[in-house]
Amino acid sequence: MNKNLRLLAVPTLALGMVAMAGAPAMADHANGSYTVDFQQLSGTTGTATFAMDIDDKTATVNLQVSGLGETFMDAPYPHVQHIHGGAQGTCPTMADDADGDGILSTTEGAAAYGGIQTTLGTSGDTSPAAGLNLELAGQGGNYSIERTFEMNAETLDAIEAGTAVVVIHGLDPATSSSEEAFNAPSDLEPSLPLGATSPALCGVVTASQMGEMPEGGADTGVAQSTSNNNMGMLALGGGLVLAAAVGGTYVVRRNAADNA
Ligand SMILES: [Cu+2]
Repeated sequence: MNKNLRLLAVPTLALGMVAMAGAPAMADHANGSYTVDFQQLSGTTGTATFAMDIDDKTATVNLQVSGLGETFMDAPYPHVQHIHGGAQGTCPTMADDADGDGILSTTEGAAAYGGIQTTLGTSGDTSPAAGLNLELAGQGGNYSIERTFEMNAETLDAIEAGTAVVVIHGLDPATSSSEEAFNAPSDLEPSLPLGATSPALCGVVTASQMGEMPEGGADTGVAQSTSNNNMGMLALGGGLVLAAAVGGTYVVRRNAADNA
């Protein structure tokens, strides 16, 4: 009996792997350039700009943050930030302040912007698992995150569907709309104050004008590159996977350089 079950299980597993290997051919649906127009939440006075290019699964992000909380517990304030998605693709309003404490917690915002899909850390892991890794967080009130990495399918899907939202966390105690936010435990990590993890800046990922131009100008050189892509996919499915793997190696090397 057990042997038969194993025999059945192997083909199922193999099918799953084939499906995953086929995924890169579908991954260019989010190609383009994107920006974010940030809103200030819960008394935040800082600002940020965000530019992102996506080519197949490779995302190049340029995030510039200024004027957020500078220090936290006598150290540079760690600001974590993520691309959230899979929900309404909006930012929360004070109508979402369910407990009426005067600020929006990360949980209260989730109905609008969804869960973490990509972690926009300064280096290393970009998966949701790194979402609360303070070592990868922006440090202080002014910082930039400029990275190229392989974006996961969930985030690419959210960007295409218009539900991707960039959220930068960490309220400034000096401007927070609730002093209590720094005396209550965080809804994400109880060892931190609520205000330290609550969303400070929020904005929907939106296709920029520059991203739309190549599609409109498809009768120039762009059509050629598109058909080349399609030919590549048809003829060399395995080659595409290999290319993706090589791309991943490049990203890892780049990250290592960033750490140095
Ligand atoms: Cu977040």
